[in-house]
Amino acid sequence: MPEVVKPIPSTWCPGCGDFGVMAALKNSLKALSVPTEETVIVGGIGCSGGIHNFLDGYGFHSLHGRLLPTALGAKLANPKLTVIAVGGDGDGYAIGMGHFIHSLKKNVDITYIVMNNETYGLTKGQPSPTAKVGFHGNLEGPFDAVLTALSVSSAGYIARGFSGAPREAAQYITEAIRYNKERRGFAFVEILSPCVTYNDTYQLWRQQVESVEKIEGYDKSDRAKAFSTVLQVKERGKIPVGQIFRVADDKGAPALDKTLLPMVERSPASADISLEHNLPKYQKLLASLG
Ligand SMILES: Cc1ncc(C[n+]2csc(CCOP(=O)(O)OP(=O)(O)O)c2C)c(N)n1
Ligand code: SF4
Ligand SMILES: [Mg+2]
Repeated sequence: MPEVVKPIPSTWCPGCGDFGVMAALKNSLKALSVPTEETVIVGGIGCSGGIHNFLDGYGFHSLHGRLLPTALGAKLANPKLTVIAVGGDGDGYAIGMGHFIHSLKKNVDITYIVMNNETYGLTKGQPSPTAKVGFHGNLEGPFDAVLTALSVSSAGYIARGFSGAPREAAQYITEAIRYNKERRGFAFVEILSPCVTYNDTYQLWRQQVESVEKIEGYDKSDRAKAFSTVLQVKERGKIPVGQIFRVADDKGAPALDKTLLPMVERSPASADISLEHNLPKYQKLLASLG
């Protein structure tokens, strides 16, 4: 029997926003009664990406920016698993940006959580793609992942939370995992998660967050409206949060795992690899080659 590795105590700085995200994720997994042995958490590289070390379940520490292909691979190999990819804004929106867009496009049933602190926390506070102009001399305007996700036509679940409001964050994550379980595709949840050591934005973000769901007439199944509302809220100097988009139940692109797996005999993880099962097929193949 392989040794069961128990979670280690967190190595995050006291007060780090990532604690709120971890609490939210734990509560979501508990609320949905996801068995530990069916939970896979794939972490990116960064303070945030270490989360799988602090939680029960299977954990995989991926390469910088490469957590999504790893997580998609795990889900396609064994669709029974609940797969959550968790990383930072640097990991996901800089080196990992191509995988982010293509994961929205591939639409596999996993949840991707990005802990956005607008900095590279682990490497001591350099500007990340979401950093504001002027942060440590940053000259580039910040990038908004929610707007990017909205622009990919197959993206069906998009939410943004704040680690200072962990109950709401847990609700968005729970809905995201439930969306995966309904086999509807990829779910993206960004959580604003302040880095108290290099970019302490707690007070500022507490004043700036604004739930789009509380805006009169907001319809989260209307992609165009979601896009324009996010822009309008930002123009007012606020940060749009909430369940920003959820494609209507009768619409949406098919999840890749749902489309792909019926084409193969069984999912790779549950395939019969015994000699008895495979030898006749192998012999037939050899015979066909003359
Ligand atoms: C290929 C590669 N390039 C650069 C690094 C250095 N590096 C480690 S973590 C990191 C950025 C982490 O920032 P983010 O993803 O926002 O995570 P945070 O620490 O803020 O949670 C970088 C650039 C690396 N580990 N590997
Ligand atoms: S450096 Fe920042 S992101 Fe990293 S653990 Fe400390 S507070 Fe959190
Ligand atoms: Mg970061």
